[in-house]
Amino acid sequence: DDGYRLWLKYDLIKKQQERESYARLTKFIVVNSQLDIIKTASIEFQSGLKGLLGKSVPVVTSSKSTGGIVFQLSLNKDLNEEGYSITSQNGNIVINANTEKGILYGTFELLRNIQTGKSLANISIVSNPKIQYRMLNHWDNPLGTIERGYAGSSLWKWYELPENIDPRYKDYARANASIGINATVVNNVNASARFMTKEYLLKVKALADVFRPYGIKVFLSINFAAPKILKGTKTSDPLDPQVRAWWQAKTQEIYSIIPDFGGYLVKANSEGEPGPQDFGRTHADGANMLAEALKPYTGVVIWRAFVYKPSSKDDQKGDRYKEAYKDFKPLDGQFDKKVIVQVKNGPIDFQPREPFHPLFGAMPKTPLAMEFQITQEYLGFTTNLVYLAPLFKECLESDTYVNGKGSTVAKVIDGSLHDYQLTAIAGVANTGSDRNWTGHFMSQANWYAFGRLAWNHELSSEQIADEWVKMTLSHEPKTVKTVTKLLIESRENYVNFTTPLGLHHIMGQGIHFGPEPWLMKSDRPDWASAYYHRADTLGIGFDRTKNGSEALLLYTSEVQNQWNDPAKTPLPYLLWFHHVGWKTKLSTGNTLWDELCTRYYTGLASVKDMRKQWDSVKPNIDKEIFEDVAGRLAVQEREAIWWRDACVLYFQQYSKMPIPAQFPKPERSLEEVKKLVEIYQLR
Ligand code: BDP
Repeated sequence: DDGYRLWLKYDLIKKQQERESYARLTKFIVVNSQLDIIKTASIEFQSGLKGLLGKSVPVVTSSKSTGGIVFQLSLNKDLNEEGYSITSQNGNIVINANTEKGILYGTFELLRNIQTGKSLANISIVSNPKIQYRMLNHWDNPLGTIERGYAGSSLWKWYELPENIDPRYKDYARANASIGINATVVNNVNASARFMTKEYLLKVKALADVFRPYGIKVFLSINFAAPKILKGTKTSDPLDPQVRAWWQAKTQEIYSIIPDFGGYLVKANSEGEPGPQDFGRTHADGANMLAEALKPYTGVVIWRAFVYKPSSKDDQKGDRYKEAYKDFKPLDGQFDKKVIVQVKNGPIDFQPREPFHPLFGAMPKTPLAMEFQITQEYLGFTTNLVYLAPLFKECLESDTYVNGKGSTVAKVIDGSLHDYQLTAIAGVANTGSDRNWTGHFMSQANWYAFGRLAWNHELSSEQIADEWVKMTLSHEPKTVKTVTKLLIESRENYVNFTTPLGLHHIMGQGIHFGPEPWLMKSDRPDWASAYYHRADTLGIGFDRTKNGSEALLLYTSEVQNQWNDPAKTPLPYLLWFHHVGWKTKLSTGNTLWDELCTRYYTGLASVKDMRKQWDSVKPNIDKEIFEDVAGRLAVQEREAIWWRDACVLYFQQYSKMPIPAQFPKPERSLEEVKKLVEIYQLR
């Protein structure tokens, strides 16, 4: 098995009895509509049953008999635009929805029930997506590279489009539809202006045509300076009438080519990208100009809040943590109704663990979207097994307390807290041209989990892992249990051997999968590790309380109370908010130094244990997949040793304390570890 089929394997169910009991309930499919998406659903259902049950199921337009599946498009007040219900009715199983998209999602749900071995007798499911735009963001470049992509090159073959349609585009759309993803941004947020040219719009149209029957809308990232770069205007000032006219004409052109175009995603005035601030305008000015251009159409503007100017040297309280808040919070209420502001889960940048972003809850008048990173930029690239659902859930379940207890981040982004009229969640994709799509086979689970949570953030990490394992690896109970546990624990293990106790951003500048805590200076101060860990002879950690950078003051008092007092701050967040003395006793009974060492050593031990657990399921896993994952786990162990040695030896220079006696000393010197990073960064 090369992993290409993802979780849509549809392999024959092994037990004949089980097959027969499903077959009795799926003798035919009643389909009464010619709509493309309905056709997609019936074809998918037929091919699914053909694989799972080994039989062809006829599609009919009506039937008086029982034991079949009925697609029923009819008004149902309990369902929203994309929701579905699946119920047993008069001897048939009825998938009911208000729209064809609901039927498609219901079909995949029913298939998933069969794939995971659930009984269909008396089935009764009602499901509505909690968020409207459930999107992937591809950071794919026009020449085929992917920014922070680790699974080969881009799926989109721009040079072959629009004439040649790679069959893979359709498989991509199927996989997304199966987990409820309904939008995709096909190009990098660091965007090339060429996507605004007719040549490229025709290529994008070709993709949109493939995705449409799967209920997926295409969006484009734009370069804010496009009108000037493409020589349409002299400036890209959003208040300049010619610039506004350019965007209106361009938007009209786009809709004449792609009538259901989703809209624009914008990275502006961030990491060197152009934006409205270049002209003394605000983010709202920029976003509203685009909203105006989109006014006659259904599209929306998704404006990213990932901005951070380097603070000036004299600013004692300067902290990258506060930058986005500083720029955006004052603009609440100034954005057009068509604008959504997309915020990364944490305030810095997709670290293995971050506190939730302080903007969540702080902008009641502006729809905020969540941006998660599925690609493992800071979580070990493609050689580390890290299941991300627990990371996503941790953020979604964080309580902002803005409207009292229970004001979770999930309720901010699903719109229920502030009554947002638009809601969105985005995941930076981990897909690429590798045959198995995601490089590390187990990273398929992260794509899967993102989609499932985007649909319903109340699902548990365990439930999603259990489904995914059954659909892609094995039904054998011990294997399901072992692999699910492996997945669930993997993220905490990764945090332990890389950035325990609230350390963050100490990875290599050029190698985000490896350690470089000794990086003191960079082109910008807030790109250096020392900026974040602040280790000195007294202790380690970033004081963000009122005595320090004051970033903590951006949260409600309830949140501040959780993190204000170093003695009471939960250990996962400790060094995010406090500079803690090396000898300070922690709740574990250890001194900070001993606890730090313990985490690095037990983190490594846990990787060794992951290898053992994986070995134990070998007999029940496809050989090719088994070997590939086993090989990557071996690399992960090497990398865990690297992180441990680098961090323990480096921080020891400040703590001047011995490594606790129960742990063996690293076999190499700090100088040797530093050399390793140099090798990786050689040109
Ligand atoms: C950082 C990435 C960089 C992205 C940036 C962003 O390192 O490649 O362009 O985020 O989100 O994490 O814009």
